[in-house]
Amino acid sequence: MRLSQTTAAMLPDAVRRVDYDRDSAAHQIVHLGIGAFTRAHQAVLTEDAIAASGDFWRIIGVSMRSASVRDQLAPQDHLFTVTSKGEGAPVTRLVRCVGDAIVAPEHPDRVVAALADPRTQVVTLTVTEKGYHLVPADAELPALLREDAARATPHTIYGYFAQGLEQRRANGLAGLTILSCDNLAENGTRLREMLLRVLAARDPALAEWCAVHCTFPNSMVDRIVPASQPADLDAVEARIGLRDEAAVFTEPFRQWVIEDSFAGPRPAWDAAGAQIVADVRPYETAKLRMLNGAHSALAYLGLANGLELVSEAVADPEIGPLVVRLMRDEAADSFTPAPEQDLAAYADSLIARFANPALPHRLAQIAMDGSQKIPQRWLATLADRQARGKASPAILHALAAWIVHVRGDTPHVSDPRAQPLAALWRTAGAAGIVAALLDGGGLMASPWVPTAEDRAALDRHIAALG
Ligand code: CS2
Repeated sequence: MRLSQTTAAMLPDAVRRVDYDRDSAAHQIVHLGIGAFTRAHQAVLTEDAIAASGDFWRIIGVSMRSASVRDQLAPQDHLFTVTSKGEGAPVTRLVRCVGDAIVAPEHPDRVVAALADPRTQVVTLTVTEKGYHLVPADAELPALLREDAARATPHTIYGYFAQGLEQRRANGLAGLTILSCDNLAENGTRLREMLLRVLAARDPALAEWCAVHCTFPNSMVDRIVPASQPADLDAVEARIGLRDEAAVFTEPFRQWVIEDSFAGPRPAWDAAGAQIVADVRPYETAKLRMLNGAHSALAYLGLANGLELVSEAVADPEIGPLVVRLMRDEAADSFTPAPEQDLAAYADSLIARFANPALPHRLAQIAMDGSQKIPQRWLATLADRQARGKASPAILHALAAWIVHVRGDTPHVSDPRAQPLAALWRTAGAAGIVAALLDGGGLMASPWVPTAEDRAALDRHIAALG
């Protein structure tokens, strides 16, 4: 039998839940990108905030592309379970605060209406790195964004925001807190810059209104959420007695650090354990460069060695120690932590989380979209250390594995730039690929330009990796 509002009463007592009237009047959060991560992270913290404050916030979930999450959630009245797996028995809880799931390409008008709804106070986003279409401030806006500034049917988050904010302004409503939860450096600041550019191209007065009335807190989110596998769904069904097609599986750990910059009311996320701080940057930098930087290194080096899971790669006698050096000697030595941050302890805790045997996490999942991830995970560390005359040998080794990965021989490369990257390999060959990628004007050009020693190390590793 399927999980739903009616059948939820049959769930065993061991399934934790928060009691509240989910049909009552509520503040609303619109969440763009309602995938597994946000169901295991923000939805859980929102549920706990409701329990702590008695203040009900409904999440209106939006899928930017595919109908699969809506098709999982709608027959279940948008209820789903979250199971955390670490030491001891798995713990399952029911989440009830998601009230709708809209597939944006099917119903763009409903997405705009949700953004323009007077009950909506906060918009959160997990649209992945590529969903932001980031370009430097002096570069031209990408064509899709120029069309979103002009056209009726939105293509990207910016088109939806343009229309939703236009209606809010016309209706004399308050602005929104627009809260990015993606793994990007200064995610809120970058989103603000891009959105204001698109709005300015559409209507300078709208851009001005947005700049004055909306806020864009930077935030750092952290919870490891592997893609759910069919066997996981079967196992949870056997334990709870109901079928949950939208079930998600995660680790016990969760963290959310949010810049204290809200345009209006917000859920009591701090009562649920979120840290609301003046400056997110040291937390965000530590997480991106240490956790995510290590993750990407495990992914490309592990796949190159025929491994499948994060736990296998971190246990490998060569890859494990390399990743510890990447975190401790390079990433942690590339920025100034906040006084309360203990980066050595953080690195130890990350290794323990990666090793979690109860939570199989596929390297191929992390390897996706590398061209969008490595700038903030590795290239920023390389640049900051280079500025202090320091080489970063562990990152260079990992970077070589990524470069070989995107040649595209095997396994399949899932990346918005997979084709240009493979084409570059064909024209530049092994002798020219490093320069073609990383020199000024290269496909992955960044403030970090490899020195002669860096190039020699990259060439050596590329040759060894085949
Ligand atoms: C991972 C992240 O897939 C990836 O690229 O590095 O999803 C990672 O699991 C999360 O950021 C952990 O908070």
